[in-house]
Formats: sequence, C-alpha cells, structure tokens
Amino acid sequence: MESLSEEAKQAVMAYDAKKTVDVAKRVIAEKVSIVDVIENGFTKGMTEVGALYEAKKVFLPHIMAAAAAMNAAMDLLTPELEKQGAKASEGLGKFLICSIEGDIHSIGKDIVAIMLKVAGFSVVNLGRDVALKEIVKACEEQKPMGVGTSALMTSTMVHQKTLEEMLKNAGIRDSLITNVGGAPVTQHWADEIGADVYSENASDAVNKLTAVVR
Ligand code: HCB
Repeated sequence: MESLSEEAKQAVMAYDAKKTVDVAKRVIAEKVSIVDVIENGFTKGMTEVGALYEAKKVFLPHIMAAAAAMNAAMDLLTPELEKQGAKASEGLGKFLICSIEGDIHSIGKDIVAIMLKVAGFSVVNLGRDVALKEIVKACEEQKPMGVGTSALMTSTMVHQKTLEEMLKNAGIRDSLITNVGGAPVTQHWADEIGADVYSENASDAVNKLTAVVR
C-alpha cells in the first residue's frame, strides 16, 4: 500500500485538488504526522512539478494548478497544525517572516511560518512581495528576535543582501537574527551576505532557530 506521503506527492503531480484534500483528511483522521506528509509528500510533489517546468515538459498553468492543489490541502492541515501550536507557549520570542520584495511565491514561507508557530515562536507573517522598507519598519516597530525572508527567484534573492544592509543602516541589525530561505538560497549565499541562519526547509528553520534561543 502507498504511504500517505507518496499519495500526497502523486496528487500534487496530478494537479488534483480533490485528491490532495482527500489525503489531507485522511492524514488528520489517521493521526499521521502532518509535518512528515507536508515535507515528504506535498512539497516533494511541488518540487517535481518545478523540475518538469524547468525541463519544459509542463507550463505555467500546470504549476498554478499544482500550487492550487497543494494549497487546498494546506487549508485543511494549517488549522490542525495551529491546534497543536496552541499548546506551545510562544515563549521562544517573536519572529517576522515574509516573501521578499518582488517575490509572490508563498507556499514554502507559509509552511515555515506555521511550523515555527507550532514550535513555540510568536510568528507574524507579513505576507508576500513585501517591500524592503516595510520589513525594516516592521522590525523597528515590533522588535522581533528574528526575521525570515523567502526568495524563490535569483532575481529576488539579491534583496536579502540589500535587507542586511538596510537593517545595518537602521542600526538594528545586531538586535535580531536574520534567517534566509527559498529554493535558490544556500548556506554559501547566507555566508556571503552575512545572514545569521540559512534554512533548507521548515524543520531546519525550527531546529536552527530554536537552538539560537535556547
Ligand atoms: Co514560480 N518559479 N514563478 N510560481 N515556481 C519557480 C520558483 C522557478 C524556479 C521555476 C523554474 O523556472 N524552474 C522559477 C524561478 C527561476 C529563478 O529565478 N531561478 C519561477 C518563476 C520564474 C516564476 C514566475 C516569474 C513565472 C512567470 O510569471 N513567468 C512567477 C513569479 C512572479 C513573482 O514572484 N513576481 C511565478 C509564479 C508561480 C506561481 C504563482 C504559479 C506559483 C506560486 C504559488 C504560491 O506560492 N502561492 C509558483 C510555484 C509553485 C513555483 C515552483 C514550481 C514551486 C515553489 C514551491 O512552492 N515549492 C518553483 C520551482 C521550485 O522551487 N523548484 C517555481 C514548494 C515549497 C514548499 O518549497 O522552496 O518554496 P520552497 O520553501 C521551502 C524552503 O525553501 C524553505 O522552507 C520551505 C518549506 O520546506 N524556505 C524558508 C522557504 N522560505 C523560507 C524562509 C525562511 O525564513 C526559512 C526557510
């Protein structure tokens, strides 16, 4: 029998929102690890569709349909994760997260946001395509322990570097942790721009940011 993670992956690759919702319902009913199915199922399906797009085997409407199918499942799974998160005290501090200026990709950033909340951070999700000056302003006003930015495109990851400079110019760079993520982002890039923490995925973000505060 196929695992629910495998079914989740196949459902996204089939652009089948009815199927992704069905898998999500079974994940909840059967009390299977939601995190596991998101990371090893739905996300893997999105990555495969991305690879097919890159190979010009599928086109933008396919990506949009795959994203819609994944989001339909996330709409069911997010409240369930939030219920688990409600047990956490939010005592690990406030964390701001957004997709950086120019970037509308939000699926991964939203997964990281919810996982950090479940882990005990008080997460403020600023949204997507958030202007750099708005991020700096939010950091000045809300004084978070950290700020995470998601960049899915080579054209937008450069804004993560500019953000480092803007936080320095605002005099608040040393008062918070900067966290960078997104498919083209690497540890090498984080080191190059002086970001504090690189996260490959949501679990990595939880592990590394929790380690920073503990
Ligand atoms: Co989009 N797109 N897209 N896209 N898209 C990518 C990113 C390409 C790589 C596809 C390709 O060409 N191979 C490509 C970028 C090329 C490049 O610059 N290198 C691309 C392009 C070009 C575009 C458009 C410009 C296409 C167009 O209009 N011609 C356009 C972007 C417009 C804009 O942003 N201004 C566009 C649009 C779309 C949508 C709307 C159809 C859809 C997004 C829907 C949405 O997010 N609401 C979409 C999607 C879905 C993708 C792919 C297929 C999947 C992205 C995804 O959701 N992955 C992607 C291909 C790929 O990435 N391989 C493709 C699944 C999530 C779970 O993974 O990497 O986002 P993730 O997040 C992980 C991880 O990175 C980390 O943890 C997450 C969870 O594990 N992480 C963080 C992420 N953010 C973090 C922040 C932190 O603080 C910490 C960790």
